[in-house]
Amino acid sequence: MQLTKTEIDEHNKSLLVKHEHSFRFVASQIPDCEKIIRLLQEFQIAIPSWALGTGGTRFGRFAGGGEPRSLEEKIEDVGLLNTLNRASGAISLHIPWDIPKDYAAIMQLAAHYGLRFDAVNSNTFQDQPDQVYSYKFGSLQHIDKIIRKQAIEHNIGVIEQGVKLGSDSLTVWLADGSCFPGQLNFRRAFENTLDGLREIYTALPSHWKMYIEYKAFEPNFYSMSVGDWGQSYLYASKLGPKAYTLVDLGHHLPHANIEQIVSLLLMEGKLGGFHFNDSKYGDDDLTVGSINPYQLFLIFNELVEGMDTRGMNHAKDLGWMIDASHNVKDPLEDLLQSVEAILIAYTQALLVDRNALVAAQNETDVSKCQEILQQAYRTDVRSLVAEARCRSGGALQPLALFRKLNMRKSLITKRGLKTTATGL
Ligand code: PSV
Ligand code: MN
Repeated sequence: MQLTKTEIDEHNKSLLVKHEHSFRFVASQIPDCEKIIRLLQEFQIAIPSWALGTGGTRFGRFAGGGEPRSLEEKIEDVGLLNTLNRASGAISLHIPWDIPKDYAAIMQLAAHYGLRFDAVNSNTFQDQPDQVYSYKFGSLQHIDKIIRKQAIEHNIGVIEQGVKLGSDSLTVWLADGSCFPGQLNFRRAFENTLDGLREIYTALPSHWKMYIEYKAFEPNFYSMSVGDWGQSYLYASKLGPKAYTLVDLGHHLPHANIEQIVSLLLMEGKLGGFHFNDSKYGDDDLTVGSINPYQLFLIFNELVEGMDTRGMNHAKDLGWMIDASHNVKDPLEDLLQSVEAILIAYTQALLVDRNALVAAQNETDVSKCQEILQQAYRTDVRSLVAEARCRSGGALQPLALFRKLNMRKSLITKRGLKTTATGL
């Protein structure tokens, strides 16, 4: 579905007076407003190919209508998001859910929408119909060498596919672990996993990165072979400079201090990227910022502080991606809300008065430290984010325009009501 420049211009025109009023007010309070707008214009968040359809649970799935039926239609959907918000300029593919049939044609289609291919994701957590050996008892950790070999070869194949798409990173998330005490020798599982990751690492092209994603539980409920950031960090350190830890916000035990994890991984140069989502209990895959936007702000506060300390480029030096898929919302609306929440938290983090915070920390003025952080967090930056988007050619209010133009209805007319996108 295409969205025309005229439609965006008309929408923006109808909101301009109100927008300029709010924007001027917030801009007058911020010393380096233009710099923040530039940073916002550069910041892109990749959309996972599996989040464009309605998710499901083991109890059921309720199709939303008009879901993309092919990789081509998924690219079309991400193109639509990017036309609306100018901040979703990349797509992350999950293999084998989304294997291109014709690489040249897929590359051309993505380029048409101004999209690049972000990290490619391997999948050894499900058995595929044509697969010889089962991953029921794990993949890289498996006691059987032949099953480990199959998983290694799959990952190497995913790298090869990513190379053809111009991607430059591989995300490895392993469902490996155990469901019952005694099932697994932890040390042997670790060593097998490390050996497998080493072989995959060796196959990485020189400019590629490998992201090792951890998860506290699910689908294994007694132990996970990459269960927390410490384990991921251990693998990444042993593998070498191209291996990094990937933080998925939904993969922690309750009350984990994710911002501290982020800070320390950055300090060690081992933070690779993010999977954004929000959660109430576990890996709920809820819309980013829907449950705990303050935590998201605190994470971005550490990101900005840590990246600036290391002289890193905010937009390019870490992998930014959404990873969510749930049962009830329109997936495109959910993704528009998620990107917006990320940009708001990032902007608020950019507003933190760093010098004042350091001074307050040095005086152990705890109340002042809180005041400084919350001064930034409580600033309404929505018009600043909208201004950056509008200057890049996007819509002042992407979600409102998506609804006004009845885009979901058009997608249903074109694709049908009972379509099912590949993914979880
Ligand atoms: C696992 O829960 C995960 O976060 C990994 O990133 C997978 O690739 C993705 O979700 C699958 O939906
Ligand atoms: Mn994830």
